[in-house]
Amino acid sequence: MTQLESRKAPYTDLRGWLNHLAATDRLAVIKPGAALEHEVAAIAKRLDGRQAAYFPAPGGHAVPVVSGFMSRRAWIAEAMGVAESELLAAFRDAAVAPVPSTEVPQADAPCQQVVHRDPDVRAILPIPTHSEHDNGPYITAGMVIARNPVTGVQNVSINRIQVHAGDRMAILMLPRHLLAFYKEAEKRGEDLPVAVVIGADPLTLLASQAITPIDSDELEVAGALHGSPLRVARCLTNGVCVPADAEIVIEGRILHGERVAEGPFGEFPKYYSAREQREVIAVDAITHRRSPIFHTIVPAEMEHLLLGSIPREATLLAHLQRSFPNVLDVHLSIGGVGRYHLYVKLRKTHEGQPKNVILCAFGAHYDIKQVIVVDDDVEVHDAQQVEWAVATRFQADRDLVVISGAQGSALDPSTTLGGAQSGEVAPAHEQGISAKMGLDATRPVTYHEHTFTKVRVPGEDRVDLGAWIDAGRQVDFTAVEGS
Ligand SMILES: Cc1cc2nc3c(=O)[nH]c(=O)nc-3n(C[C@H](O)[C@H](O)[C@H](O)COP(=O)(O)O)c2cc1C
Ligand SMILES: [Mn+2]
Repeated sequence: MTQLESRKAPYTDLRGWLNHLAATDRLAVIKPGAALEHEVAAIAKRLDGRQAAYFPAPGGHAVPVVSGFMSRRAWIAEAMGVAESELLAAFRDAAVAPVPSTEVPQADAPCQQVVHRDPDVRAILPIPTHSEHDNGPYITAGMVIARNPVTGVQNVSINRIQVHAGDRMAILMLPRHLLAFYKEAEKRGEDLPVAVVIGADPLTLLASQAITPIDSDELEVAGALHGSPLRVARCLTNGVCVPADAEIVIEGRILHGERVAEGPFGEFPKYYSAREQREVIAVDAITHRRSPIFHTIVPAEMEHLLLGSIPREATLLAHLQRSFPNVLDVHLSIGGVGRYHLYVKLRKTHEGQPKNVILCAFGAHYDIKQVIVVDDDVEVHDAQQVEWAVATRFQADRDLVVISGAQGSALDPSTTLGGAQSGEVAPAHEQGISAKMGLDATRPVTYHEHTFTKVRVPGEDRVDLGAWIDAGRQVDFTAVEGS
């Protein structure tokens, strides 16, 4: 039996997961009426990583908002039904063994219980404005589903969407699968039919971030994570299939030959991305559950960082292990916004090997800007331990790798200094030129006596403090002899 078959993952809709969080004191119900502009985001941000926030009647709107229900690594492992240490392996197992979805009729699809044709997005949905300089309300947790115009295979990604009018929204598509589909449709002089799905269970959201080849439907990864086929429903105005148990679906088309200004918008590195011309979604219909719940992700907070970082870690670990089976674990640090700084745990067998690992990691994803390789006595999920390894096992003149002028993240403002001064936006193919830095923070393979042995006290991890601490006993230290 594989790891995925042996575990149970009972949460196949958002509501089941929210009930579970509420029952375990991990969901704060906020007083009705928090303002959609900034207030919802401010409250959710203060609770980030501690409790999900549920907002009844935000800004007086009938539809409640929820945020932050996947804001801890341990919660995501719990939703998957595995230990935190098994998270990456379990995600990778699901990504390579997709489970085809099962189509259900509208009558069995909660996400189509209520149908609005010719809808006004702003009237039907409570859309928050998040950060100080954001150019208005944004849908930040919308899974955009589309079909490849050539093969018909579906794709899922989360894309930020600025709501400009009741039936017009701007979408940011970085050069990945959705953009490839759109370019193909536009070349044919056609619009690209899409669905924007809001309010799904944690595993479907996580699956949307799987790094899979084009023409591999991420909803099938969601099925694998659930351990059973995902129930999907066909949209009412186009042929896209959406998770039937989702809360809200916006059906529409990305229009060919049309662009509109979008941004600025506060993004995951905690900086704003500039106002640029983007593609346009025309809205055809909105369907939703009775009494739907709207999910918003506060940009750059834990939910945003973890959704992106966990699937990436799983892919990076698999990538590194193909060349180095002695790579034991990886972590994209939170300080490195879950994208830029990679910590690698290596059971080093040869001098120089960490530098090969560093080079392999740079090639695995252009976002990676800094790699720190540590030994197997260092916990890569603990930034303090990684810093200790750098402090005591690394020498900059010997152990540092610097590569200049490589491709990096366009959202890292230090890569676009020219633009920062002049305000000019470089063409996309010149954005994000970045240096790479690798640190070999490993000790020598062999060393004299205990030069590089980490100090530990025998038995420290086995001590049963509850059994040892004499809780009832008081000591009067003024009466102790010699005081
Ligand atoms: C909260 C959140 C917001 C995101 N916003 C965008 C976005 O605006 N544009 C974009 O291209 N990718 C965005 N992404 C990243 C993509 O969803 C992600 O890279 C996805 O795996 C791409 O799918 P694909 O490989 O099928 O193209 C976002 C991710 C998250 C978690
Ligand atoms: Mn894809």
